[in-house]
Amino acid sequence: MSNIEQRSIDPATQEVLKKAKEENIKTAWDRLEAQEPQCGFGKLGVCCTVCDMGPCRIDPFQEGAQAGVCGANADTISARNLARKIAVGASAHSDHGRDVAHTLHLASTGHAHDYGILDPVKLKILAEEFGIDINRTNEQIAQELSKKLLEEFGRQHGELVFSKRAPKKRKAIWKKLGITPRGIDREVVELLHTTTIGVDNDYKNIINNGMRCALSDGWGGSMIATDVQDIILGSPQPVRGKVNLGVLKEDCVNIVVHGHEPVLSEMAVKASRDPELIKLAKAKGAEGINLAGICCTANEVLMRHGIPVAGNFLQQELAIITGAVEVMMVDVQCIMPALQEVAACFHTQLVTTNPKARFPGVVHVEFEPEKAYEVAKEIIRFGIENFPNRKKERVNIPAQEMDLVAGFTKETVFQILGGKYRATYKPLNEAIISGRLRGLAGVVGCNNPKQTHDYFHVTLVKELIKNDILVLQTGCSAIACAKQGLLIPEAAKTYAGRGLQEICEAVGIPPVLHLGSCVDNSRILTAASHIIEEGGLGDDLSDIPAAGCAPEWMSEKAITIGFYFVASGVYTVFGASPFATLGSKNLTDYLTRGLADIVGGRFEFCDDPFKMAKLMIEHIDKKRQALNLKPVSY
Ligand code: BF8
Repeated sequence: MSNIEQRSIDPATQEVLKKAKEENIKTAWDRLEAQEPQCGFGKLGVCCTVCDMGPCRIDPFQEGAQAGVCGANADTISARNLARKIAVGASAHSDHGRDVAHTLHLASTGHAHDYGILDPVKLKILAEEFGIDINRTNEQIAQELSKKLLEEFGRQHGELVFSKRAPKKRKAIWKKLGITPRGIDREVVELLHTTTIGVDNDYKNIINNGMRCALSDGWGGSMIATDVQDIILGSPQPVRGKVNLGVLKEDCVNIVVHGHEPVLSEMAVKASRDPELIKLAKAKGAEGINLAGICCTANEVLMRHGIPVAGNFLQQELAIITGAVEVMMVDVQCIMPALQEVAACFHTQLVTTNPKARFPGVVHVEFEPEKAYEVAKEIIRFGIENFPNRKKERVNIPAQEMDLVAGFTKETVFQILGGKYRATYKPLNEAIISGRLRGLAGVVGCNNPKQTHDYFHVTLVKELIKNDILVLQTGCSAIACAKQGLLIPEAAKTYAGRGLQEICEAVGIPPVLHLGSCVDNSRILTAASHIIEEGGLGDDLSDIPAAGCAPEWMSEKAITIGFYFVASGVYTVFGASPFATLGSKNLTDYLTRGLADIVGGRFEFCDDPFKMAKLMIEHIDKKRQALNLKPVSY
């Protein structure tokens, strides 16, 4: 993919890629080229490095070794490799959840004064779910709740409290299969244990245990992260914002937040508005301080404050290559090691903030919830001091920026649909039942330089809304579609089918709803449970005319999300390669067919966005038929 137009459909990305080429700065696309051809055994999932008798690999042409030294065959090896990815993805989301629960604890015990209880209603709802007496002060409730939430990680027996949010029938399926998630840490540890040398050799059993671990993320770690962030940072409300590299400002100190945990970036928002720091920025010759985000941290501060989004995963290097970023402060996850080298080509200071994610030789200002605001101020001050080092002649900020509306949650979407005083899922269910809405789709996940950047997200989502499917988005996928103008109410008129258009116009929502970051995929699970509770669309999540897709996925976290969607009964399409499992026909068959018989959901792998849309629409229509719903009326 040396042709820039093949690398990305986004003009801003193309413009900065041209600059990178002229200045001989390497990006992910160049490094992918240097890697090619990538390892064939790795691609097929049949390379095993579990023990030191290896590395072993299975010959895909069946002319050479068909078993590793220990005797593990392609089914065992590829299932184990996949299960380990599920465990890693779950650990990333869940560790994030743990940190947020810990911050709630510190805030409620008076040790983290910069945070408070910003959504007391949600605090009480959660407290009741955990059987906590709510006739006390918010701090007392939060203290006990945080203790109980932290115990969910170390729980040894029973069921995760949030897993009870699933419909009765779904819980019965999990119980029968023995995959109801118990403790969050326990599921990760147990899955890793079963994949070491000489433990679980049954690929189906490995995958079933993988589903339990993924469920402990979706209905556990991620759900805790989402709900507790709403409590301490405030629940999002629909908010207007701007997206793409054009949000960087030539006359301002540009501070970019990148990563996933919003506890620090939330303080950066506050610090960027601090009069003392603005005064300092002006003294250094800038007009002010401009905060922007990359990846999921961006989604978090966008949802709660309308902070502009500079770009998605593949644009992190490009933000620096504009030459206009004073500081990129990073926390955890999806932060390319290459940033250090790219930043060294400019005046940009990379600042790490989390003890779990450091770069050799890079400035580290450690985040501590106890002095969060001070830390944020220190980093922003550092950026301001760096402003005079910017080389004006090397600055090239693309003009592209687009409006978007974000901040939809399982609560706000339906307040809007049902009216402020009768927040209910009824209008949504009725729209599906009547056929004005064909169904729902969750389109989520990453970018991957193996695929033309943003093309799969945007093409797929346009097809879905054209066919009257309301699309719910998170993560880098939401950013991709936002850049193309799909996340504004006006997009309904241009792109949506007549039924969806009517609904969007009646209630003033875009045809594509931004639900937040990747941990916020848990909002989709709870919203789906409410849909079932409302009635008329079956009695299990797998009955809803809905489908999921991660068209440009690359991260282990996306795999985990895929597994908790499938284990929750959702038909889920993944773009590009089938998780590197093609070396095992049995495993691929199990993922794409066998799982449907036991959990109602299954995977599909597809590398064409039009075909992805067709598969999802066909599935939605099948579900409509099974519910005896009227055919789509437009
Ligand atoms: O957690 S979508 S590239 S940023 S992994 Fe990463 Fe993928 Fe983006 Fe958010 Ni999610």
